[in-house]
Amino acid sequence: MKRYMTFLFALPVMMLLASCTDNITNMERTGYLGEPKTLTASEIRSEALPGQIKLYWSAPVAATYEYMKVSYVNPADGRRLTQVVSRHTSELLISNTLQKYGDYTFTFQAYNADGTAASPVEVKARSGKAPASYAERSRMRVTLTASQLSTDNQEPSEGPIRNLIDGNTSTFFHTRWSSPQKPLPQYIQINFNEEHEDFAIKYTTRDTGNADGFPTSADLLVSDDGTNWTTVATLSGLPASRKTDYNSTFFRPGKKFKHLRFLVTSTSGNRNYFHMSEFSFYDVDVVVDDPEAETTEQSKKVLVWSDEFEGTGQPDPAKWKFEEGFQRNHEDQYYMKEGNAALDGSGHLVITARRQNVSNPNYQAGSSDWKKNRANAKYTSASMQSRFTYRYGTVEVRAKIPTVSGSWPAIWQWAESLRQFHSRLRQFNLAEPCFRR
Ligand SMILES: [Ca+2]
Repeated sequence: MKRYMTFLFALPVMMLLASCTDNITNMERTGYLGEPKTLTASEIRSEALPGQIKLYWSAPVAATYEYMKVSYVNPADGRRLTQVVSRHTSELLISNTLQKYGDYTFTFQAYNADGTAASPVEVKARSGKAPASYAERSRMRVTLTASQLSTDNQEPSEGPIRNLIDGNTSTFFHTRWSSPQKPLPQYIQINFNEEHEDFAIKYTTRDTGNADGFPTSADLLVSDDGTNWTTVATLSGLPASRKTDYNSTFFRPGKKFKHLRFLVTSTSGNRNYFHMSEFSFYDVDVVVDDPEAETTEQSKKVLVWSDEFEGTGQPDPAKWKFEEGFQRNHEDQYYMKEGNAALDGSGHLVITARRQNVSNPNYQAGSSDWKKNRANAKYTSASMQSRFTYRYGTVEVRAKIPTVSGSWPAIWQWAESLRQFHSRLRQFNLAEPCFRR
């Protein structure tokens, strides 16, 4: 029975392997293997879009390359970014670009299916202005008096408009329901004593009575003279149930105003009237983030040193020096000058900790120095320091760290000379998570 089961499990595994191999072979046969030729600069056109650059060209009808690499240096941080497009692609959208940087230089380079490269071609293109973004920092309720409120359709028998600001959700405002009714739209108006700009509103629906006549859509209009009105927003999907709060997002009319209208354009049950129990108006403090502004701290930064760890083999010895042996904190690992730090060919530096026996060349039997009294180390790893030093600036590191028990990966800054600092202040951690055994 056991043998039979083994055979059944083995068969599907072998079939999977066979089909994978066939696929790989087919893909290799379909690629363009002729001499690759990059498009000419005049064949590549561009369009400036808001915060984006569109690059476009005609894909060759008969293949003259298998794929192209398109790369450019991002002026924001000095990093080179690369994208790959197939020979069937005719458009590439570059995002997060800024008009203030002027010309972006794109390098196009064609390749055939076995990776043979053609001569590169450079194309300059500009971005459209990137849009600013807005976020609400806070909102502050504006105190209103009944004399500031008005409406074009008050119900004479009940629901006076002052009920909107009495702080009581059981009292309500009602537009005219008694005969003769007037068709929508109908409005609430606030006449301010002062100017307002960025704002929000809140209201609460009526808590008892008629189950219809809740506003379901409305326009918000502003005016500086009470005569000429501008529509700022159209609200829809408003709450059509009792005693429900509606809190608006914030609105930016782009100009100051002294009058506001909440103009109801539809109601639940298609009634020719509406009602609500409370209405509030808020001034909103809006934070503007304009990436095109020249005054941001980010735009003043200049990249002075970096290592993107491109290529393979050892890290660049002109940029890095390596520690060797036992170094700190009675740690188990012995740092190796070579072998445990390598570039992986995809823009990463890989530091590897190994369970590995190495003999300690500084071993002295019976020494009181922990760096000397161990004959062997059971683990090896790597520790490297940049040769570049600086006094002021911003440091950015992108790293993926292991979280296995017993590991202690760290990225930190040292004082260039220990004499410059008190010994307790010589180290500034960027990351030093300790995963204890
Ligand atoms: Ca009320």
